[in-house]
Amino acid sequence: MFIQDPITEKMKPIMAQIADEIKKSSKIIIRYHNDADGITGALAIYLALKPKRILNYQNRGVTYEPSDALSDIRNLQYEEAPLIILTDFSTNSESREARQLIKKSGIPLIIIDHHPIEEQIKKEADIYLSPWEIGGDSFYTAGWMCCEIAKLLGLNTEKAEELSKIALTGDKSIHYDPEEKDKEKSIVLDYIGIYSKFPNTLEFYESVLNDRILFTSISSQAMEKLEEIARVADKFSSIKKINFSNREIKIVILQLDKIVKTFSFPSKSKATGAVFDKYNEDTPFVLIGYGQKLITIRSNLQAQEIGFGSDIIVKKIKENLSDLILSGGGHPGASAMKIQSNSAKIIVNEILKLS
Ligand SMILES: [Mn+2]
Repeated sequence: MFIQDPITEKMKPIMAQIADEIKKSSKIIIRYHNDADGITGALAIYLALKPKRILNYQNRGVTYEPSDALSDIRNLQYEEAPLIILTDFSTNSESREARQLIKKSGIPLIIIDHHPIEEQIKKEADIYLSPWEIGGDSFYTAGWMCCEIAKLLGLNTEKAEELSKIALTGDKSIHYDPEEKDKEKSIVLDYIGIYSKFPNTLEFYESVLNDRILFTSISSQAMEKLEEIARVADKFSSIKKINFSNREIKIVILQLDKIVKTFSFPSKSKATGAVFDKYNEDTPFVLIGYGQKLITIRSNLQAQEIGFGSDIIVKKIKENLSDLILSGGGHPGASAMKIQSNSAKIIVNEILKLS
């Protein structure tokens, strides 16, 4: 187990329960978020179960759509012991209708996710594994939890840990200090995740991880795009200094819509991360990226230490401008908010006024 603490102890019985449920089922659908964390989690369970009947679909974004729920019901309707697993997505309020469709169909539903909870979803899933339910946070990533479950299902430890490392790296968990090769793998999976529309995607991910030449070619393409983003970011950034509890904080404000396109690599969130990493400041530093409907925030450790962590910023803004914030959450290093269209400037100004 990569992480060992009281939270993971509380997770163990739930993980065992999930593994049992999986063993009992005759046909499984697994759906996963199309980023490195979601992909590695689904892949671990998939590899553990092979050649058991398992259908896999990747989900663009974090919302489970009613159309997908209906397709899942159709695919499983004549099964003796069907099961649906959703991982690294589907716990936001926009997914409620789809979750309720599954609930009403009577097909067992397992949700494994680490996104901050927007609402109580316990009643809508037969088993819900989330660190937030037991006093943890997003650093216990969905992919890592799935890898632990995959071990219980017989996946060998070496493979499970390789995938775990990619999952924790992809979502910047504090529980693992990544090596270069983990970073490269997570970027490659993120890249393919955004562009793949073909079936049997999990098998393709596994083949790419095992094919040095293919892996390197995709990696170099993805790296070029990340470097390009970091290079042009300056043109679309402004720098502010604010005083907060007697310390100066450097804040960079980045126009995300100018540097990334929707549905292309990198996503707005990964682009924010790439630009943040480029700065590498050792005094309090915060990066705010904004688009039409989204704000992403990264805070370095020095900013977190003086009380200007991303999660606190989001919490305060939600209080001050509740009308403009549709949802938001995250952890001290990285958070995001969904906002009313074209309200970003007002919100950024409000952040600059926080003290
Ligand atoms: Mn994740």
